[in-house]
Amino acid sequence: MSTTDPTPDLVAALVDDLASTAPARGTLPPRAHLRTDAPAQVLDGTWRLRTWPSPRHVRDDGWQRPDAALDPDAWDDVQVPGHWVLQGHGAPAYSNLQYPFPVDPPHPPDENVVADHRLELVADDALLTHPTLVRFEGVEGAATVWLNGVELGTLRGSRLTHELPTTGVLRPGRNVLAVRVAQWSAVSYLEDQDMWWLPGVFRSVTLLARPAGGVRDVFVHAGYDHEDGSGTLRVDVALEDGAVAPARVSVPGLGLQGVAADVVHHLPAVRPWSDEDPHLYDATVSTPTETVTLRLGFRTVRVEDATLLLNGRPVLLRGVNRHEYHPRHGRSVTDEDTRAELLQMRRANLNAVRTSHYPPAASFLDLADELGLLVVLENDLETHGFELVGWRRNPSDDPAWRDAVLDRVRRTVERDKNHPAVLMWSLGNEAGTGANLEAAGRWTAARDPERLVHYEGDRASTYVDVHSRMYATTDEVAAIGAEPPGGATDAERHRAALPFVLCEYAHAMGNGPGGLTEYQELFEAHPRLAGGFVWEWVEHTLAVDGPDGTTRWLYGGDFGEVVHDGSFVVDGLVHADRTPGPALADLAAVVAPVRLDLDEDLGALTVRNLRHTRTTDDLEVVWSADVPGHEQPAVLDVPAVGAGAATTVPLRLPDAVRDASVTVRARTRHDLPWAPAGHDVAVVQRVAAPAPVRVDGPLVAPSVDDAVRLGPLVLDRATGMPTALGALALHDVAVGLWRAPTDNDRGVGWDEPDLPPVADRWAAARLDDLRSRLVGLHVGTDAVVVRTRVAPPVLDAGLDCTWRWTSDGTGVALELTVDPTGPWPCDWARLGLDLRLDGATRDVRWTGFGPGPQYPDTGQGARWGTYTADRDDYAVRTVRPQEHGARVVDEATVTLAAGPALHVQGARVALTVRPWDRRTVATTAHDHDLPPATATHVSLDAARSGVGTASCGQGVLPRYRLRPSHQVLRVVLTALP
Ligand code: IPT
Repeated sequence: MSTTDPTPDLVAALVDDLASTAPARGTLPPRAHLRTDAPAQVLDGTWRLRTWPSPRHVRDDGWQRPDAALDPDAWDDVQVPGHWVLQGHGAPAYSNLQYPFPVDPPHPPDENVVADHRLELVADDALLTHPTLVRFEGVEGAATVWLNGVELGTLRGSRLTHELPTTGVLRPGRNVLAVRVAQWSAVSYLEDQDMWWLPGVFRSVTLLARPAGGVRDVFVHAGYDHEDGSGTLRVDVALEDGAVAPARVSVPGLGLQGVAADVVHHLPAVRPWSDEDPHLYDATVSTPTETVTLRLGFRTVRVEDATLLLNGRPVLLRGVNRHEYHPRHGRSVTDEDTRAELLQMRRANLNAVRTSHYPPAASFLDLADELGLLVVLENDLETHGFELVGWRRNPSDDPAWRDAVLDRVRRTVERDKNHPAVLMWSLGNEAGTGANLEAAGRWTAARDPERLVHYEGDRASTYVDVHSRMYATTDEVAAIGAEPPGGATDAERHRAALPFVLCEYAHAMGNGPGGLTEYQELFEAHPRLAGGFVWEWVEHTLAVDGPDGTTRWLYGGDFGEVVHDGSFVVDGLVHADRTPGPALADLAAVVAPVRLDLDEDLGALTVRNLRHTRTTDDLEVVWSADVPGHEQPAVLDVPAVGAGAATTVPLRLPDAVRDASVTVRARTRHDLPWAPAGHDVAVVQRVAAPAPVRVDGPLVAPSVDDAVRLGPLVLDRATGMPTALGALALHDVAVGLWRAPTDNDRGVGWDEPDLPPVADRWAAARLDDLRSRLVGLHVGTDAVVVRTRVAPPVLDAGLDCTWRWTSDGTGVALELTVDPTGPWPCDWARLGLDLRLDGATRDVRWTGFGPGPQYPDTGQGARWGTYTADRDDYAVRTVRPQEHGARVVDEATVTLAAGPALHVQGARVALTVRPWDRRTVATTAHDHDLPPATATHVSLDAARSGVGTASCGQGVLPRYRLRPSHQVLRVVLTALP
């Protein structure tokens, strides 16, 4: 960093500027992001960078001028787009609500890195014959821009496009573009989103020619009339100075050729755009000097009877919140990555995205149009940290910030207004409420009456068109769904007439979210409920190479931040590298737009089509069974089901499969942009009843010497606990009630705000520290019966346990009966049997549900079958270690790396296998901090608690809790050599 001889005038001016609440200076009015034939020059690449520790240190050395003599030692290379803190200069920092500096608006702290970015460029000749501008699509921080030493203006709005005129300053030959970015400024108070602070020029910088008389801006109005299938088209065009002729529109697919732009064209028949059929028409808008290319989607968004309608049909948002994120490049993302991400969403039956909490890269909207994702496009505005100071001086309600708030929403709306994908404009996130937001809402409604205004923070819903909440409990959502129209006041009547969305729900952090099904059932039951957006799509861990060459996934606090929110940034359906977590398959199953129901006796199949418009003629329905000769899917004769309709067809399956597990799938007939033909949209199974859990052969008699022996089983006479099964040594065999707390177990449930997190309740009841006392050991003729009392210290609650062992000489059958005694102060995490085997696991093969894990309120995407997973996949590792990975099995083989295996037979027993004991898991901060795998910890559970979503939202629903209760675990254990 350069630290010598600050220049006082310069410092004073910069300090003032950074504390200004005004919007950007010198920028052109915002407009649409257009694809044009006018010349453009992308300036991305290697730039030069130097940093100052503070605005108080900057020195005038003429660095912005082409002739500057620069100290080579002060400058380094930097990639643009990119964040300097991810390129070796300073460090990223994560905080959620908390501002990592004093709340002293509008002043930023003095500790405030200023990063000078400098690019030498030779302007393309093609540009220089026109007026020109430079466009910045994303610069995080507060920037000042110079070209050839001439100040062009400032940028104020990190994820917002700014254009600055360069005409007359851009010259033939060598030019110098200089961008000075201060990390903190007044702007920071408006940009308090829950995410990493990542300053830098992180989106493209482009020089654009603006031909005289060219197309400056376009606002497409392409409506669809669902009653008669007609469309209307009007394109409002603003021309650059020097226009000699009005703009003309061509839409070859509709036979429109060079028609006047700004009159309404009635089109007798158009194919509408929707998430179910994202049909786009190529179009051009031309003047004699410029042609821009657009893709039009005809569609109409409306609210009637408190119902959200797309093209006249009620639409359900099966959505996710999406931050733009790459684990090594932060918010600098490529179009290829974004496309892959959106295809992944579509494969998971998702149809909607909320761009939390800022406008994404402009190309995201092109992809959303193309792939049919319904978008809630959010403004770059959040002032959440003011909540921690009682919302005092919140910029949302302070006239000094009015222009800045309005400027932000304008930039948001103007850039993306031509995209059919955008259904709603969101004024921002968690910015409290106040006059500036209200003004932003009114401006948006007036500017674009064809879309809806969303803002969750308008609790009275006075300046929005949708009633929105985040993390409302299912009870609240049910009440809202059933709310009758009307009300006592105008405000209440207005609110009751709005559709309801959950702009965030089901916090996908760690093991979970539990309870997706219950939300979806409500969305589907009440027309007023328009669905919601799971929080959130991707985990924001930063990938860093560890000393051993493996990737480490880091979160808040790992970069030395003093103020931070730890692992709260690790909450996504997919990991930072886009590998899906188990919740993605669960969500896909829960939100599937086609529902299959199978009679228990396999007599009939019901197909329900939950789509708004499409029939099911794009899907074929197939069945298969795990019986020889029937494993291959066979097509069922199911007629196409109309949108919103259902049909029941008789199933005439062969007798051979009557008692087997039968799977029915609705899968795509044809290749789609996001999935090949044969992609499952919905699956249903009838799973065969489990076999009885008992050993096969005649029972053998136990014997007693230094130990109690029963077939391959050896029991310690002093404790009554098994110590060996054949060649397998069994360690620490015990009854367990605890699990390594999940992120959700550690949260205060929104349904129980006055109670501590369940993890704390378990800790208070010492579920993690149960002691066993031998009550009796009875060696019978063909069974060994051990009775123990298992209980935590300090308390008088306990468990009466009866362990009944039998064997046929090969396997041993255990019937473990548990009865609680005394008052248990809390619900249990689980009830099962724990044991440890020597040596690491190689893999687990099981017949049961998979491939993902299941807890009582998760695993909706799991299917019955036979699976194999290696040690890590079985354990389901998370960035912050926690309980995970249980599969409900009838049979499993846990094979050790050294060869021998433990075979388990049960009936819907939950099997957890991992290299670490629960205490290690619970007390380790990162996956990479876990010790090497040298043992195999196995749990076989008869009952478990759900996981809920209390890391942010409601806890475990009552029906999924595990009350202290009588439980029986039945398993047959066999050691395999
Ligand atoms: C909500 C935020 O809008 C979102 O950005 C994220 O922080 C999420 O919570 C939790 O991960 S705000 C919260 C107070 C509900």
